[in-house]
Amino acid sequence: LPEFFRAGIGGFFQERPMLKNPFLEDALLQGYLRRHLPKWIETMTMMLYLLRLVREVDGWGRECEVTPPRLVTYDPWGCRVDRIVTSPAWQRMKDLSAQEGLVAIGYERSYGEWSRVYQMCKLYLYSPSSGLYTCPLAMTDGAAKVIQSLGVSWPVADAFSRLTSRDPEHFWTSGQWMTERRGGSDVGNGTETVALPQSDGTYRLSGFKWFTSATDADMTLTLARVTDVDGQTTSGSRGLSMFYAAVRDEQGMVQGIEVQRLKDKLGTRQMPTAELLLDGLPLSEEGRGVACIANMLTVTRIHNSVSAVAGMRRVLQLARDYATRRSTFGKLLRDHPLHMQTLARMEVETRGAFLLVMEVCRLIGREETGHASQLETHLLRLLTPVAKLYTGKQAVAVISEGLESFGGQGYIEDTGLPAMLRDAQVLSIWEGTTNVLSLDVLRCVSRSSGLVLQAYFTHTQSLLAAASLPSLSVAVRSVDSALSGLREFLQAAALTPPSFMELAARDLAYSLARIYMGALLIDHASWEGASHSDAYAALRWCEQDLCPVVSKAAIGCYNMKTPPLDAALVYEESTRD
Ligand code: UCC
Repeated sequence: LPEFFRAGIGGFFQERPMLKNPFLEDALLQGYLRRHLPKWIETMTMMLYLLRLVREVDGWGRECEVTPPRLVTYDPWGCRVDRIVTSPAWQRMKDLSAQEGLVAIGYERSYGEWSRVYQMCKLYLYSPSSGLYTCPLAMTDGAAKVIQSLGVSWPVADAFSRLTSRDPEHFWTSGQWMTERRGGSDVGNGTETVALPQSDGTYRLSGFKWFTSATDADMTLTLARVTDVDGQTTSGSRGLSMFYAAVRDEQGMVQGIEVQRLKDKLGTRQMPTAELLLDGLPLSEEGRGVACIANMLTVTRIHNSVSAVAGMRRVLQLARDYATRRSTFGKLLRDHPLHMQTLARMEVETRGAFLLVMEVCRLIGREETGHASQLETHLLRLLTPVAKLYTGKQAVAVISEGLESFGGQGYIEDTGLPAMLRDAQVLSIWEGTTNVLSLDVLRCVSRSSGLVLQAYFTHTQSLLAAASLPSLSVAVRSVDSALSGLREFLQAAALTPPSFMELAARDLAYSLARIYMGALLIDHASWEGASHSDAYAALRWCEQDLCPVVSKAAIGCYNMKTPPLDAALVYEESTRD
């Protein structure tokens, strides 16, 4: 009988891409650790963790995706319960996170100033298998950081010990509930929640949080406006204070909160995101809410960047494995130079992103252990939004390209590949969109009177100065010339009105990212243990326009004639019949 007669499905089955040990498959991660943390290898612990990730945890991640959380609003007898039911795999992710110290490592600081790098490397390996559990971990880490910066005392001393615990029974996660209906970016004007003082010193919060991620958290930090005796509030961000709220009572029932509904999202479906109303205790001084919660934003933005680069690395690992299994036009994909060129470009992006993100982790680790110089503190402030905004965009582009490398299979839901792209799309949105973070870059430049930029120039120059390999000289020249162009641009821009810089903000942030990534790739390739591929990646990175803010300024992109033209273009209506 012919092979496909009736229900016969033929004999060919395409082999699936295999997830291998993500550490052994990552030459750059290994090189980076060998260079900076040669004694890092508590091999056995790390290896057991890695084996667990591949054999067990990756499957849980998939289970979280196909068993999304659901909201039970009433019990069978009609009582309001507002229970969020998550999959057993989501619970296992919580236990694993505690046991592996995925938050705790950052506070135990057993690796000194490298503790953050070590923590983030573990999270980087975990993230693509975590079913988005890295989101509650990001906010948990951010909340611990805020509490530590305010001083660990009542009413949050117990909460701090739980957020940083390795005991699954004791471990808590935290939310970061800022976003309201009037908007997520303009927190100062968009926050309508009011805090009414109670006779026992607590506050009754009354408001509507529109996008609360990981709503199954045990506690949260949130913002509200304290009302005075006449019930009046102060508008703008100076009227905002930060509150701590324990989400559940001793029986595990939600207290002072009504969950309106779970959000129906493009991706991150594994994770409950809700609209809700709540109560709380004040933590910040009155009116210092945004400044206090900014510590949390720094940490969650770093986690966001780690997840972005982790997603890129995972899709590449799968794509390169697939290229050794899939044959087309008579040969394996890996033997098609055009296919390899595409994967190599993805690899270059991923390497640049990895080094930038690890640099930010290194800096925060130094700051938290009291080792950071003024220059490094400035660098950390500048590079945090730069890394978040740039890697968020890179992740979407690289993962999208990665899906294409599987052909039509990359578009098939139960391969697990489409979820990677959907989940990546949020990385450039939450925790500050690309434009909001570009404006944050301008804000930190002006608040520091330019010191953050001075630190940037000094440090980038020092990375280049240490590069001695002749094979890197083209790359060094490119970064050097981009840096000079950027310096001249900024000197000229200082004489322009603020509206000019606002138009240039995104391109400026991209320029800061690309130049710095170039310098880091060169620096890494100059290390004595570096490979030829490290140098090749640096050269390839530096072939692009490293300083788009200069090239775009040269063609008049930021002059004052463009905003009305841009608007006219966007809103052009057809004049034909
Ligand atoms: O909740 C959300 C979903 C959670 C999902 C979590 C996922 C985690 C990652 C997972 C990985 C898988 S999303 C909510 C996200 N919302 C935002 O990110 C807000 C975006 N908007 C901004 O960032 C704005 O720039 C604002 C809200 C910070 C601007 O507010 P203001 O009030 O206009 O800010 P000001 O006046 O410029 O700053 C107020 C104070 C100042 O301190 P002082 O008063 O001492 O000078 C600033 O220096 O806050 C300080 N500040 C900062 N400090 C403001 N921004 C920062 C910063 N980035 N770093 C340090």
